[in-house]
Amino acid sequence: MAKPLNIGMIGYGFMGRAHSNAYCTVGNFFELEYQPVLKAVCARDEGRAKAFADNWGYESVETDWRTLIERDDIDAIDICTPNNLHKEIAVAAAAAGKMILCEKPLSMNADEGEEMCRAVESAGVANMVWYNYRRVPAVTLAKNLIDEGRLGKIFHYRAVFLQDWTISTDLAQGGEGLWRLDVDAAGSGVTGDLLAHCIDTALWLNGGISQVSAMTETFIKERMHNLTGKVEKVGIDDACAFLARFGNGSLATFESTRYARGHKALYTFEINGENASISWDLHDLHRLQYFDHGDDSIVRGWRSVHVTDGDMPYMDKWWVPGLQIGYEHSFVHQVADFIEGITKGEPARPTFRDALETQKVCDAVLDSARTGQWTDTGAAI
Ligand code: SOE
Repeated sequence: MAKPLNIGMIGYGFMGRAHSNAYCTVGNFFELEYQPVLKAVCARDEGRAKAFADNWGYESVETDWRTLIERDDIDAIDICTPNNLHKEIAVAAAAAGKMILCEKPLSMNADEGEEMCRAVESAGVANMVWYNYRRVPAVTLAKNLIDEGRLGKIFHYRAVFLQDWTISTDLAQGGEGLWRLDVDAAGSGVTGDLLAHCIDTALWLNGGISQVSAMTETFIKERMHNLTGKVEKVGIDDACAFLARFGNGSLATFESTRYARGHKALYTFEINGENASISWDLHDLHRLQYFDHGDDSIVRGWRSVHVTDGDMPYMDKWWVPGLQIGYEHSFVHQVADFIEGITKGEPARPTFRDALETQKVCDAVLDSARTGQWTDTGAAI
C-alpha cells in the first residue's frame, strides 16, 4: 500500500488544474511508493478556493500561504502562483522543511533563483520545477536518441514557441489570467513564459549555452491595468528572438512571440547532427520526426515515428500500441518521476539548480536585447 504524500497547492489557475489532475491520476497508472493526497489548496479568495477544492477533491482550504506552509500535515508545497511570489514562498517552504514543486519559470531572475537554490539545498528538501515538456514521450525519446550518440556531432539547434493571444489592443494587463502581461508579476514576457520552455529543453538535450545575442519588441506599449484601473505602460517583451552558441560548438536560433496570428502554442524544435536530425512539434506531440543519414539511400528520408508503443518512454504505463496520450500526461509523468526521485533519493530533474541555468540564459537574453551586444550567460557549459 502506497504511503501518503500530502500536497499543499498554492494557486488554482491553469497550472493548478494541470498539477491537480496529475496528482489524482498518477497512482492509477504508475506503481509508486507514495500516493499524492490533495490535503489543501490555498488562494486569497476563499469561495473560489472552496469551489476548486470541491472540484478536485482537496480536503481543506487556506487563504494565507504562510499558514499552509506551517501545517504539520503537509509534506510538499506546489507553487502555482504568478512568478513574483515563487521566491518568497519557496524560501519559506524550504525553511519549514517542505518538499517543493515550483511552476516554471523558477523565478523572476537568476538572483532570485540563486536564493531559492540555496534555500532548498541548505534545508535538504526535494525540489523540482515543472518544465513539463521534457516528459512528453517523443521529447524524452529525442533525449534518449541523442544520449545514444545517434545524431553524432550536433551542429544546429532551432526552436520556436509561437502564440497569438495578445494581439488585441483591448486586452488588459494584470490580475487573474492576465498577470503574464504584467511585468511586475511575470518578470518578463515571452522570454520567461515561453522561451524558458525552449531553453530548458535545449539545455537538457544539447548542453549549456555560453553566449546569446537577442532582440525583443513590445508591440503594444500601453494597456489598461486590471489592478489599478488605469492605462499603464507595458513592461513585458511581446516577442523575442535570439541567436545562441552552445558549449558543444553548435549554433542555435530561438524565437517566441504572442503575435504569430494563427499559432496557438506552436512549440517546435529541430536538431541537426552529423549523422541524423530530429524535430518535434507540440501540435503533433506524439510524433518524433527522425532522419538518419545511415539509411540505405534509396529509402532514406524523414521518418515520422508514432511514439506510442510500449517500448517508448512512459508508454508502457498507458494504453495499447497505437493509442496516443496528450499534454496532461506530461504532468503525470513529472509527478511519477518526482515520487521515484524521493523514493530512490535521486532528485527528479530539473531541480531548482538545473532550472537556474535556464534563468541565467533568460537574464542574458534580456540584457543582450537591452544593450544590443552579445552577452555571456555565465551558465554551466
Ligand atoms: C502561456 O499561454 C502558456 O500557458 C505558458 O504559461 C505555459 O507554460 C505553456 O506551456 C503554454 O502557454
